[in-house]
Amino acid sequence: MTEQTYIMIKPDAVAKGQIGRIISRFEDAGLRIERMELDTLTPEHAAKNYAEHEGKPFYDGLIDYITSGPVVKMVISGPNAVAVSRKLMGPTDPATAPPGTIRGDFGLTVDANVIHGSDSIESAQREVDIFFGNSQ
Ligand code: IDP
Ligand code: MG
Repeated sequence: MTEQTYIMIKPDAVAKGQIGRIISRFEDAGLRIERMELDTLTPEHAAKNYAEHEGKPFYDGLIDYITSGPVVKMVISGPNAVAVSRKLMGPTDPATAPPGTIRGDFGLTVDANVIHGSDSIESAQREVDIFFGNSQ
């Protein structure tokens, strides 16, 4: 089933010059880039995206990190785009993400973990609306 997902290349990866190689992972898998924009998130946008983590010990650091520089916001589509993207990204912590995954190949620590991707079809719809919709 064709789906849309929200993918964001995080500030550490943009700063390291990894945009092109990361985007290639999605294109190589056959997924399609529908929308793309380089942008620096406001704290309000960041808080909306990470509302589920408010109150956790890493929350303040996460908001500081994700607003620290430009990110690449994308809408990516294709069959099973949500699950396929999560597979390409790998587990949350680059230290344990296997080689061959984006986080395993391009990152080192969980506090700068290269990429965000929606974790469900519902999250994807919500996040596409936050970052590309009318509520922006
Ligand atoms: P996910 O990005 O793989 O879906 P989540 O558990 O939803 O992982 O966490 C959201 C984001 O919060 C992570 O991508 C990472 O940037 C950050 N994060 C999660 N756990 C930690 C932690 O223990 N320390 C620092 N940052 C964390
Ligand atoms: Mg998540």
